Amino acid sequence: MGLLENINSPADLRRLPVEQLQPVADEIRQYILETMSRVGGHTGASLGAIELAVALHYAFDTPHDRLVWDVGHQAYAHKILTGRREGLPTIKQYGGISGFLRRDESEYDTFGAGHASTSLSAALGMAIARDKKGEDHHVVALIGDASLAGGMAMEAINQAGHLKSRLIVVLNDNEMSIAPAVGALTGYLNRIRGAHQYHRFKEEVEEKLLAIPSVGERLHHAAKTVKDAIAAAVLPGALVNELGFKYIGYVDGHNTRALVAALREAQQIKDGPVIVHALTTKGKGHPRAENDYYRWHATGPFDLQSGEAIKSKAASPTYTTVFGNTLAELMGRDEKIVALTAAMPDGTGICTALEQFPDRSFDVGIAEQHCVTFAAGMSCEGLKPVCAIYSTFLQRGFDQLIHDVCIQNLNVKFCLDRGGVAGGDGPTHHGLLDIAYLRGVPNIVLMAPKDEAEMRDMLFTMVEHVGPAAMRYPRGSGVGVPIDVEPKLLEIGKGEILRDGGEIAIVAYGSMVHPSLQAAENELLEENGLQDKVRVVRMGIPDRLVTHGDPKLLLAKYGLDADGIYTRVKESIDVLDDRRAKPQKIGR
Ligand SMILES: Cc1ncc(C[n+]2csc(CCOP(=O)(O)OP(=O)(O)O)c2C)c(N)n1
Repeated sequence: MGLLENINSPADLRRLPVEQLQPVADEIRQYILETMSRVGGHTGASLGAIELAVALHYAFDTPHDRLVWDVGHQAYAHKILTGRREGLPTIKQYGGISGFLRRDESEYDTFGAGHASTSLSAALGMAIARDKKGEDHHVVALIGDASLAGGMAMEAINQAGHLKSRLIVVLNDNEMSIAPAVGALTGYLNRIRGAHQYHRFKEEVEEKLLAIPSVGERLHHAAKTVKDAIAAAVLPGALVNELGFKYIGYVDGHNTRALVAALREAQQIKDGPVIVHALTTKGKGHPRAENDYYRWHATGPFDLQSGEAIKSKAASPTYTTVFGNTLAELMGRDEKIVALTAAMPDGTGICTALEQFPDRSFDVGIAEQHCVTFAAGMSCEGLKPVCAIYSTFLQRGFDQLIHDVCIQNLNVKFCLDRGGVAGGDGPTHHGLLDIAYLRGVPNIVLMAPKDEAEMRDMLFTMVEHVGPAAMRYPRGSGVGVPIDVEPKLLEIGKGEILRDGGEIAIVAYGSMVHPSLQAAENELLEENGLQDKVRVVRMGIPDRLVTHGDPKLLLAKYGLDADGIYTRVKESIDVLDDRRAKPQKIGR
């Protein structure tokens, strides 16, 4: 390191001349690459936003000026510049810094994030509060092209254009979501890029026409009307302007000097919102990442030179893979089944269906609410939609699930990956609420498989059942049980006795079944009779935020591994033994 070791806050950065920003960005890139190669993280997304972070903290007086990041997975350079440089190697690990943004982690994290498309609404709220308080600082929202297409961001744009409050939106446009970005807005942004090429072409033509002796001037004039009509159709930001935003761009998002200039221009706009359109490359700076930015959005540890992933061998297939394969298998047998994902084709395993049945598989983009009601519409017409949405992201579609699907008893299936503790992504990504938020909803059938073989049976049972149904399953590898060739129909609403014993019953749901069985392996449970009282011990995640970290570690912390379950059961037996030894008086 050279410059970076002396930058402990954005104020240090702002003391540098503008020409030193690029060397700072280069050092940050090296540091992120080197650190991520050891610990893994949102490598590609963060490599793409380094110059943006540098230019933003340089051009604005943060934290006095408010900088609001969307999702936060791309904000590693922001963390490095805001006093968390040395914490980077601990990112996403238990006790380390968060992989996203947290207000309680830094005053520079003005708004907590993890889910997409929140930055514009939050920033608009801050801008309005500033105006009401008679203050004068800037409010800047950063958002990716895929997140901009999310419903909430669109709703914020609609209101911002109407309120005409001073707000700066920086669009980090890399043409990518995690997967390639989808949707008409992506087409629009592509046209803006195309329009710039048109402008360059137009300038060249104009120069050439004017250079023709004597007739050049007249030809130029005649061509102007036609050119203006074309220009109006493809003008960069025409739609944005119509919505009440000024448009600056596009600008090379890896050129710190150009970015600072564009941001300073945006600071001059006092009478309404402005959008600065920056073009970036996901994974910028590692040849492997730039060529394969889809896989590099987030990575585990990798070899720094070759970019090759360093993988620990998975003992058994993941729930995601078993789900994806089983769904594709069922789609092969029943052409009414359609597969849906909201921007997570790989994360949910829907990629297999997208590949094998492209006509019956849809990536709707970061639009969980739309996904649910889109599925509801399909089911009205006799299709059998299966929505694969992470437990945490289905929270976005909760009202749609109630109002559009369950009240109408429509035949929509929900497959919730990452049910339970999600790991390093932390509180915004744990799937800890779905049991609570789904069990009160009328008509829906809920399921949670104890292992990957049962997951196949449950998926088959769900698609055969007529009416809404949801299945939740954990992140990561299955238990390693053999998988039957043919999935079986299960009886809905019926539990299973997996082990007979004495007077202790361990009742477990889904992924807690196997650790409970392991805990019950100990002879102690049979040895202790509980004649005089039944005591119910509930084990689960407590009603508080669960931090980030390795899921095994987090489950152990809350006593939800085999050892923890064993200990709690043993403790409760000891208490009962004590009570039996000294009978308690009831009443006075
Ligand atoms: C509501 C919600 N759905 C899905 C995700 C998962 N997710 C995290 S980042 C991401 C892609 C974001 O793309 P973009 O905004 O263009 O930013 P980029 O990663 O390209 O910088 C997605 C889909 C999420 N964080 N929140």
